[in-house]
Amino acid sequence: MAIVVIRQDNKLDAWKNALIANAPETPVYSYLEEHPKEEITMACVWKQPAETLNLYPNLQCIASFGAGVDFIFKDQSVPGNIPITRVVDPVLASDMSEFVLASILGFFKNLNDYKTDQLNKIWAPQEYKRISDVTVGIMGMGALGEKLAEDLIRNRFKVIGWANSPKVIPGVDVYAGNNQKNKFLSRSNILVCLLPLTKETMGILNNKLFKELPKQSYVINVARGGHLVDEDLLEYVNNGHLAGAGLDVFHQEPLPVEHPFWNHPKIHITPHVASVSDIDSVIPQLLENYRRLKEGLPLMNEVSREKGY
Ligand code: NDP
Ligand code: OXD
Repeated sequence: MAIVVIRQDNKLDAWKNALIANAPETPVYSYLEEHPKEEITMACVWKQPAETLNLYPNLQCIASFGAGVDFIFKDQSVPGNIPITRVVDPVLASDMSEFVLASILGFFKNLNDYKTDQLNKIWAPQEYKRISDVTVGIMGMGALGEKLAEDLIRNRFKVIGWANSPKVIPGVDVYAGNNQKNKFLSRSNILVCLLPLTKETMGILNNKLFKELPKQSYVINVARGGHLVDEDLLEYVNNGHLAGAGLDVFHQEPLPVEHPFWNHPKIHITPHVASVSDIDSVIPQLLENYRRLKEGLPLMNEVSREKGY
């Protein structure tokens, strides 16, 4: 039994070394080095190249290094019968919550506009907005959405949520399913997307949805670029229905230099940094699943292939 680490960014060695440091008795390989393919039982992956996960005849678990697994389902070469796990981690959730809180406050305290004004030496006080003036609607009341709701409530925001299935969360009206979507949208002055990217949610942030939001709403997408129809957002920001958007994720990352989002004064972009898996916090759950594999126990945080999340 052994682990292979597959990721194409500059964090490959850091994750591999941390796995080794925390479990010195476990053979851990980088996919870039010579390694015995038949020994590999667990692959820890982030945006793996195609045709890598099908090289391991005895693979028993594909573990995402992040919360999302959309990149695994998208890869046609991934074997169809192997359990897939993801990260569910309190640090990932609190980091996301802090980021979205900053984005919300930046919007309605007009900090983004004042920065632009500063660059142009413009002194232009805007209408003052308070926390009590806005309702935040969270699309996706899972591990991240629920933590965000908790923190927003602690900061006196009115919070509503939308999920696939009904749920009871103290202080939050949670709407469920497509039948209740428009009711949810009609109350959301600030809409935060924290949905997984699946066949059902692809392109969900489109002009049909924007039309249902109250005038001058703000859209924050910290989930996946594939949720957003870029042209529809531009249309609704440019026609003044939306006040603007905060985007952390994009169809193509890095965002191509010619993309109109870069120079748009009402669209605020960040480079997929809302919440990044913390090595120290995540390594124990990867190794716990490796132990469970060895002992034939059920895995933690396994996703549903049927639902795609
Ligand atoms: P979870 O799986 O815990 O939660 C997903 C939520 O979305 C659930 O409440 C689920 O409903 C709901 N949902 C799924 N499909 C639908 C649908 N068709 N209609 C309505 N609701 C739906 O995910 P996490 O909270 O852990 O993560 C969410 C996403 O955030 C990740 O998939 C990832 O893409 C993104 N992410 C982005 C990061 C960044 O840095 N920008 C960092 C980390 C994650 P139900 O509860 O009923 O199943
Ligand atoms: C994740 C991410 O899914 O970082 O964890 O986007």
